[in-house]
Amino acid sequence: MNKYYLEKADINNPKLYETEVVSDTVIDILPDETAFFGVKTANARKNAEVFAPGDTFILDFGQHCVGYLSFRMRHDDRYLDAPVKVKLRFGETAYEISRDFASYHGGLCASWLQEDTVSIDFPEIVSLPRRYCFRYLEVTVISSPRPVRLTDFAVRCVTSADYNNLEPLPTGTDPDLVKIDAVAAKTLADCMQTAYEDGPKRDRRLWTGDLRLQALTDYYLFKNDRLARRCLYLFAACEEDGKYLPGCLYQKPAVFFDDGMGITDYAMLWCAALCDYFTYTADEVTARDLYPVAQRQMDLACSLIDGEGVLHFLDGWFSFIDWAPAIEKRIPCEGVVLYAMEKMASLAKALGDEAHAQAWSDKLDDTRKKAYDRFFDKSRCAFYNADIDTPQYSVQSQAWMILGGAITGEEAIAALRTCLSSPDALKPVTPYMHHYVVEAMVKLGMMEEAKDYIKSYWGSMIANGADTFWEAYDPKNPELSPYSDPIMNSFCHAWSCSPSYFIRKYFI
Ligand code: RAM
Repeated sequence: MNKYYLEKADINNPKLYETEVVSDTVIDILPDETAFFGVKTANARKNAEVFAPGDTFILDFGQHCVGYLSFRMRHDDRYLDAPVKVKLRFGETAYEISRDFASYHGGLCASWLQEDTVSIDFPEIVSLPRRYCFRYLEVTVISSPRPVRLTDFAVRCVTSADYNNLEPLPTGTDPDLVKIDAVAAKTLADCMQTAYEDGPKRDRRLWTGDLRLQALTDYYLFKNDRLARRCLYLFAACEEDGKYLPGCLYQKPAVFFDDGMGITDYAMLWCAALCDYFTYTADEVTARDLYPVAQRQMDLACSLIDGEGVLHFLDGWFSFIDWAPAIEKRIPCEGVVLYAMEKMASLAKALGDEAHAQAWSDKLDDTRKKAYDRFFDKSRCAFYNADIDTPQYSVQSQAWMILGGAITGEEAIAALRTCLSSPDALKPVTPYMHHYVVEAMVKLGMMEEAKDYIKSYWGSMIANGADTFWEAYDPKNPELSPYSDPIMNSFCHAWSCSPSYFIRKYFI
């Protein structure tokens, strides 16, 4: 670990702002075939206060909360001769509460499913030490010697987003965009802790790909440059010789990362995030400080593009791109490398590193041309890996090759439109990858289509009940989950917050 970078990360630790959210509103969760997840909330009413063993109720806090739960336990009898045992289940969505956690059949550890059991010996205010992430709370009195009063449910919510910095959208902004922007801002704020977490429910980690979209959006929302700076330094501290930066890192108990977590596209997006940081903050000191790491990352990627313009991978978890099943990653990943290379060439120039600016510009021109010649199939008007890997026609490949500049103008527009409307093309399943489809549209000047795309994809998530944006979403498939069970999905996921970036930069 690089101590200097760690110290820099440390001194940029952000302040956490606290607000209290209380609830004494209970609801029922009922089956509803017309709802996306097959359930709806109903019968909102004031909570009762006295509960006997076996009683259950579901509180609705009215908004997504990330923080620390407390409640008061009292009793009317003279004394309790045994503890009161209460079970708590937390849900970002009503759907999670409607599911029996024991029915979970996914790949990730079930301990991410949010539940807790507390044994209370005396009348007191019970405060849970673990941070939870939820709107709905199911409370069950498992056992108690007598009926008890459970009241004063409150969450001490925490975020490093300063809402005072959030400017309202101008009057006259398209109301659909206003709604989407508000949900996106809430999504980002709830993921802003001592780092940009990917999701406060799970994995609560800093991922490079997520960081890039969070910081980019944050420059337009809460403007917490300090947090962006800290996250960039944290990754720089994890650099190892001859390897890509780890795709994710942990902050506690001390900063660390897993071996073999270098992800080509994510490492490139860390470079892109540094370029964005310099663009939006003009903080040359930090840019110069971190530039050598970005330079080595970019040189590493360049060294892995062979003389025929084909990108190769290091061993390990080589590329992410999207959670679409069975996605072929080489072509989109090469697009990511080109995309970052263009940004790095500009940064090198701005910082006076003429040699690298020139070398990367040359490599960019050369690789773009070779990638087009080798992978673009004119008869299909698509990037298509016919002679390498498993042949696959994907939106991910078209979008990233457009962003990488391997194709431009009308031909690029045709490639993207055709692919988006082709039933046989692989489509993105994460808001993260959908972001880059929108960015490709913006790059090609398809502004109305970009706006409509945001309204239809993120807007339909809201129509389907999202009050923060989800980790994975296919409007036609509620069962979609990277982990084989949607109950494990994160329903406030940072990489989904980027509509605010587009809206505030281009659509107001
Ligand atoms: C998941 C997380 C995270 C993402 C990685 C690749 O575990 O959702 O956001 O960056 O995948």
